Amino acid sequence: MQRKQVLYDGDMGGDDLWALVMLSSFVKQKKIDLLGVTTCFGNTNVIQGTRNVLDMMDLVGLQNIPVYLGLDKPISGLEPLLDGAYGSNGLSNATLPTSNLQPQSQPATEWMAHTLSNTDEKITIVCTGPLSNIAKVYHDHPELDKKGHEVIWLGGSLYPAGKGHVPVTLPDGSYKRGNITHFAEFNAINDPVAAQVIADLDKTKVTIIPLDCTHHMVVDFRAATSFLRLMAGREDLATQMLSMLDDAARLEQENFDISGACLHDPQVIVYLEHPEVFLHPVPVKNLKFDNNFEAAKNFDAVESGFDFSSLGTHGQMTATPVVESNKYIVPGLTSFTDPADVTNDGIAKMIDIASQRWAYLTQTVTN
Ligand SMILES: [Ca+2]
Repeated sequence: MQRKQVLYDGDMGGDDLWALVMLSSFVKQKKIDLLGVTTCFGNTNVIQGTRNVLDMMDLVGLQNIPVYLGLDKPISGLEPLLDGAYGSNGLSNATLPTSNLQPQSQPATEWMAHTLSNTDEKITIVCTGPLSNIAKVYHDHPELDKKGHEVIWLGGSLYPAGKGHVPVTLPDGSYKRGNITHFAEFNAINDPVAAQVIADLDKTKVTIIPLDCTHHMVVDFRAATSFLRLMAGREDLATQMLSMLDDAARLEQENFDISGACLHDPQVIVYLEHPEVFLHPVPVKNLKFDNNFEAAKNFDAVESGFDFSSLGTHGQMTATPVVESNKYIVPGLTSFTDPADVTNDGIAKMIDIASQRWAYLTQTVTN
C-alpha cells in the first residue's frame, strides 16, 4: 500500500510537539512520508514555535525533514490571541536541548503552495493550530481545491464535557462548548476567517476533530505513570513531554474540573493511522465560524486579565449534519474493551485509563 503523503502544520506548543513525536513513530515505521513541517502563531509566537519544533525534531530523529516558517498572525491582520495553556514559550515547564537545526529560507505558504500544486499525489494536510497558513494558500491558489488533497484539522467544538463527562451548563441553559470562551475553541477563535476559508472549499475533503474528542483523551496521573514505563530508555524525553503539559493540566482543572491534561493535537495523528479509535465522522453542511471582528480588534487578553467573554461568539463553530458532504466532524471517541485492538505494531499503544478515558501514547521513540 502506498504511504500517506503528509504535510504537518502546527503552532508548536506542548501538544503539537506530542503530535510530532507520534508522527515520528509512524515515519520510522514507514507508514507515512512526512514531506515537511510548517509553523504558525498560536500557543506561542511563530519564531518560538519554530524553535520548539526544530529542537524536538532533532531529539526524535527527524533532522532531514524541512521546516518552514509560517504566518505570525491571523489572515484578518488581527493580533494573535494567547491563553497561556502551554506557558509563554509554548513548552510549559519543559526545557528542550537547543538544536542547530534551522528553518528553510522559503516562507511556509510559498512552499506549501508549490508542493500542493506540483504533485500528482494526494497530500494529507494535518493542522493542529489556527488554519491561517493553509487558508492563505487555498485563498491565493483557488485552483488547488480541485487537486484532491485532504485537510484534517484539530479545532472547533460542539459539546465538550466537564467533570465526569457531564456538560457544563451555563446560566441561560445552554452549555459550555469551547475552551477559550463558552463558545469557541482555541484554534478556531484565533483565526475564524481562516477556518471559514477552509470550510467553504468546494471539493477538498475536510475532516474536523473537535474538543468533543479531545476532552476524553486525558493524561492523568495513571496515564502519565504508564507513559513513563512505556518510554523506558527515553525517560529524559518522556519527562520533558509530561512537563510540557503542566500549564494545560492546571487550566483543565480550573475550567473543566478534569484531572490531567487533555491531549488535543496528537489525536489528529492517531486519526491518520487509527480512525477506528474514533466515532464515525459525520458529514456536515453549513459549516460556519462566527467572526466578531470588531470585538476581536479591540480585545487585549493580558489587559483583560484573560477574560475572553467580551468576544461573544467569536470563533464559534456550527454545522448541520447531512447524508453526504466533503466536510466531516468527528463526534467523539469509541470505547474499547481491549486495548490490544489497536496494539498491532508494537510501537504505539492504547492505554486504558479509568472511567472510559483513553490516552494513545507513543511507546518507542527510537534513537
Ligand atoms: Ca496546537
